[in-house]
Amino acid sequence: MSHISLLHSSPLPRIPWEARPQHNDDVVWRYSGNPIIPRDATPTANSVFNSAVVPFREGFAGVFRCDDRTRTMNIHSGFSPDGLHWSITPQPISFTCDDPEVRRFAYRYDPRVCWIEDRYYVSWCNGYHGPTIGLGYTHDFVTFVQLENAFLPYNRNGVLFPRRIHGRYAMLSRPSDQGHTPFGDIFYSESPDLTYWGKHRFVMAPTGGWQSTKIGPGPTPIETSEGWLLFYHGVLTSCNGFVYSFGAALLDLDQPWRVMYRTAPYLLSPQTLYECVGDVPNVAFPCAALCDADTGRIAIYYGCADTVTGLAFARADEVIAYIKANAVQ
Ligand code: BMA
Repeated sequence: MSHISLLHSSPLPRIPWEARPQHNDDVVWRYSGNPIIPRDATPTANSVFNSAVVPFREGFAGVFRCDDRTRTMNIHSGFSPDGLHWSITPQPISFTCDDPEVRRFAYRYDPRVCWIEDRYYVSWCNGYHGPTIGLGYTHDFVTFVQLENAFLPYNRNGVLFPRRIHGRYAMLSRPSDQGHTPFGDIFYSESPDLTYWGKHRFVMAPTGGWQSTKIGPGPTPIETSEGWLLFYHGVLTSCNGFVYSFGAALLDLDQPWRVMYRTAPYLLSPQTLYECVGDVPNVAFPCAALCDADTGRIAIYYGCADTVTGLAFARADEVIAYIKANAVQ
């Protein structure tokens, strides 16, 4: 990798990887074996899509959005030796929690997983009198503990930073409404203890084109020498409904609500059959990104058409150069 370095990241030589196809100069390119997780990956699944994975022991683990055949939205754990072939636990995650009121939920969806200090934290959209941000943690992806919901409803896309910033936990989120929200800006919040959140700061709003209706943070931000590398989704409202694509931004390392650059063009938009056709057509929705500190390789996991899970690849130095050269002015 050139002069760009990934900070506080570990080498991950086993990261899933496939070279960019010949005659393709996309900054983010798709895995040729997509989709990697089919819609029926558990006996009761209708669809398995917006999901998060992390390195775990000798392989990988994750938390997966599975809508079942009653069309209840829930989250399940899963394991993989190589990041490509996944076994999804048939039963949804059951959290332990001291407070029965916190355990009450109507639905769970769009999980993210983030290693901070000594454990894996899970954040998700939690149905508690409307969507809000659920939080919990696990050490082993078998036993899960639920924490307080981070915010009042309505909010979606709670994405933790992988380390404390100025001594406090930090999270990006997207305040919303009860329905298929037709607006959405990204905000930053801090917490001393993962219970009380405050110091809310505006990060960025929709601009135009693929990111004209609403935007939301995607995978856990990746710390680089050039700033926090944030992949985020953006939504365009067409005459036929929402179109979900994704791009990337560089946020200031010390004050992550300060956006230094964000892409004017998308990095990936729904163009393949599995992204364009499904329960919700035209959706590419990233929720996780693995990275290898030695090579700068990045593997992005994204939901496709709210139905299956896909994988795409990029190189940190190329993405960062592209963001700078193609930034929203
Ligand atoms: C959003 C969320 C996502 C979903 C997307 C497209 O509001 O519900 O889970 O992928 O809409 O339907």
